[in-house]
Amino acid sequence: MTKHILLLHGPNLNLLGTRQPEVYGSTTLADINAAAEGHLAAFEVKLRTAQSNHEGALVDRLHDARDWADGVVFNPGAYTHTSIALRDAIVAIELPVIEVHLSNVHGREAFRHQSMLAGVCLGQIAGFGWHGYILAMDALLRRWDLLPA
Ligand code: CA2
Repeated sequence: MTKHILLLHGPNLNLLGTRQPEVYGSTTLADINAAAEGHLAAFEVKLRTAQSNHEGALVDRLHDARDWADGVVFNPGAYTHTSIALRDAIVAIELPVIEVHLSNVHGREAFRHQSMLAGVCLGQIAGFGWHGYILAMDALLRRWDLLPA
């Protein structure tokens, strides 16, 4: 049976590739979505992507995913460090969610060391740039036995 993944991007990530390449790389959001799509092409997995700069809209996307997705790969941006609403939404939808960060948040400012979300996610991947999204997809593929353990 075909699996479905939501690749969800949070605030300011629409600016990727245009500013602060020393921190976030030169890859654009469209490049990341295309790389994820390309990676999944070999599997019976369909991808939908979305980005929002608004906390409530991200909550809505997570709620909507409950009706069609089997897993979520999510870079919540700065809301990672603040959002109890997103944490509650992740718990509510009962889907495996993987938190991804382009940068190694644990090596940056202290306020980025804490995630309100990681504890209710399947896991967190940080510091590997755009490749982190591929690693997260692979974690879901392995969970579904579509990749060997
Ligand atoms: O490392 C990550 O992926 C972050 O989620 C990125 C967030 C930051 O607040 C988190 O602590 C870690 C910031 C995204 C900002 O993206 C920009 C991209 C290009 C230019 C400016 C900002």
